[in-house]
Amino acid sequence: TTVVVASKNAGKVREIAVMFDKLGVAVKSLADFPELPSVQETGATFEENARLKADGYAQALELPVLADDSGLQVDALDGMPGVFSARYAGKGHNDAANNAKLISELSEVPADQRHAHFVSVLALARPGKPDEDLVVRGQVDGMIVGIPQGDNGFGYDPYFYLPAFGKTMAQMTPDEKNQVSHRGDALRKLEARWDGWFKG
Ligand code: ITT
Repeated sequence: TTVVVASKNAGKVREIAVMFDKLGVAVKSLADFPELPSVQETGATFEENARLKADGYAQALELPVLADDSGLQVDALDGMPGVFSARYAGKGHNDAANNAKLISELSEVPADQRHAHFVSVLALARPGKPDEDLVVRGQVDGMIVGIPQGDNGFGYDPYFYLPAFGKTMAQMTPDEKNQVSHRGDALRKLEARWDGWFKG
């Protein structure tokens, strides 16, 4: 069995590959198909975008494809940046610029009112059968801090603080992050339904 993890985000691919390793599933990434045109993320929800990517690439590659659409939702910002998380500071994905924009948008919001969550929606698709996609959603709650801490992970991780653990997502080891993260949560839900989907 081979599944193509259809993501250009190296941080995501790394986290997803760990689970497929455990399942004994071979993983390819978009780096293995450099000629492939990008699927546009025109959806209004994580679910729509995850399915657009999974269905689009499964069709083009004629292989099973897993896509992740994810992002940060901040309560005090009415759920922004949400599906715009990768391009919050403008076109062209730039973590440093996105983080700077997040902190500037929150400058007037007191520390105890900076509740946020990360969401990850995973969609698994087979060529030619878009109505049979397996779609799962994972979430983790935290607070946005003004001073970044930690060097692990990617994206907004240094600013995403988990009160129950007393550290940011970027201060966790890959293993710890996987145990608490939105993506880990979604991957466990996917794992639970994997056999049925693959044989079905
Ligand atoms: P692909 O579409 O190619 O998978 P992308 O990075 O553009 O890559 P998204 O559109 O789903 O993916 O945007 C997700 C963004 O949300 C990502 O770029 C980060 O800024 C943020 N994000 C998602 N998961 C995260 C995590 O575990 N830690 C930190 N930031 C995360």
